[in-house]
Amino acid sequence: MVTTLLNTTKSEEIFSAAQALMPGGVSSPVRAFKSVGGQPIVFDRVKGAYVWDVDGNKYIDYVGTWGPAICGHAHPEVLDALHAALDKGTSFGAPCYLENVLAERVIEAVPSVEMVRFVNSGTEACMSVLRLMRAYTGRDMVIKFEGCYHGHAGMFLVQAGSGVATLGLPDSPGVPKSVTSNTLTAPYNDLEAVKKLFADHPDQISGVILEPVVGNSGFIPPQPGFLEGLRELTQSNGALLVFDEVMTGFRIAYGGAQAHFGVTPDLTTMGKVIGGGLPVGAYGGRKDIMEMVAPAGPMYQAGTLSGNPLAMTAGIKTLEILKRPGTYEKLDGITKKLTDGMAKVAEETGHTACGGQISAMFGFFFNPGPVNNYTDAKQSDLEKFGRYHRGMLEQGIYLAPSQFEAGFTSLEHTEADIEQTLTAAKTVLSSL
Ligand code: HOZ
Repeated sequence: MVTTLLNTTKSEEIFSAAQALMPGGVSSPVRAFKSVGGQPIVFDRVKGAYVWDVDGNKYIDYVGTWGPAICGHAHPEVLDALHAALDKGTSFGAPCYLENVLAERVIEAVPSVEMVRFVNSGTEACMSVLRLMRAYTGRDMVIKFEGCYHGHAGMFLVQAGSGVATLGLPDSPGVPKSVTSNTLTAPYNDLEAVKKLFADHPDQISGVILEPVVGNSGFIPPQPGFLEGLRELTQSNGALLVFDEVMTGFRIAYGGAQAHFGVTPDLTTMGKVIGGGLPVGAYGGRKDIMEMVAPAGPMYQAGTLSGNPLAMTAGIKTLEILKRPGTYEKLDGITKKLTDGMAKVAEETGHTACGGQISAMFGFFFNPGPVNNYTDAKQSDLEKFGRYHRGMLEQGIYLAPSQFEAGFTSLEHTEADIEQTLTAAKTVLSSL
């Protein structure tokens, strides 16, 4: 094992105390390092591509607060905009011009979105969109894919990815069977399985929801023809196609995965990047469907803090930065350098691995590949990933603490950061 000089004494003290205060010592299970061993480091501050822990250790960060930090943490322009917005108050609970501005930017960028409703998280966006799918079609069933994660609402906690996969949990207690009885699942990238579900449940399926590029079972891109096939199948069965772009929205392209792949769903959920680091979510899509949402229509959904001026401000400024020329070329170049380099390092050190990237989203499995779905992802060497994760942490590289999560880069990651990361990976993999 790689020897370390890393001192994490304060992190350990704080996290130990946290155990008695919060379940598992955390506010969200994915942070707990349960599957990689050891204790999580406790953050003190973040800036650009870096995070610092409470013991003063600095790390190159590839988690980016689980996706929002695409411009880099604490971007000065976002902070300036927030400081100015703060003086006008933190929450209005009333219409605010900033909602119009962010809505216009989202509508202009995302091909499927003609109208949008802002909420406070990706979970909220997905649970609301399912209600809308059901309201619009008058059908109760929904198809989701094994290993995809659409937040923690009960009807999606079936074969879910992210923390559910990381912790190896069965479908959650506390979710009555009646809540999940209308949730059908298929393996990702398997059009035949989806066809069969439609054939077995004629006129009962409201639609198909998926991550157009999976990030919640690790990074798994769609096979050529998969998204197009789903578009055709949903249309021919009178059902809706919904892209959960909470992770991919404004990350793999300014217009999200739907712009990248040229497949337009009926509805889209978003979060993470569009809040620029503040709590936000959104769902949007075709006007005739969105007009069913109250008060324009009868489908009820509401929120005290929805569209609050701080989240809108951070989102507007983040999208403004992302829209500048060359942004996505830069993100793609830096991320490709990382994943190409990782493939080379794995080969040189004799480890079987596979991975890939699209723009600023990437993944790396200890698995011969190809990884096309959650079953494939589960064949990865999870024990080795745990040792690799710990080794990288000790070398000053902060990776998502699970083989079943994607990695994220930002505009602030430099060539030097990537080289430092690859040197660290070589040191760690040589020792495993
Ligand atoms: N959706 C994030 C990545 N899987 C994790 C956020 C969380 O559950 O804390």
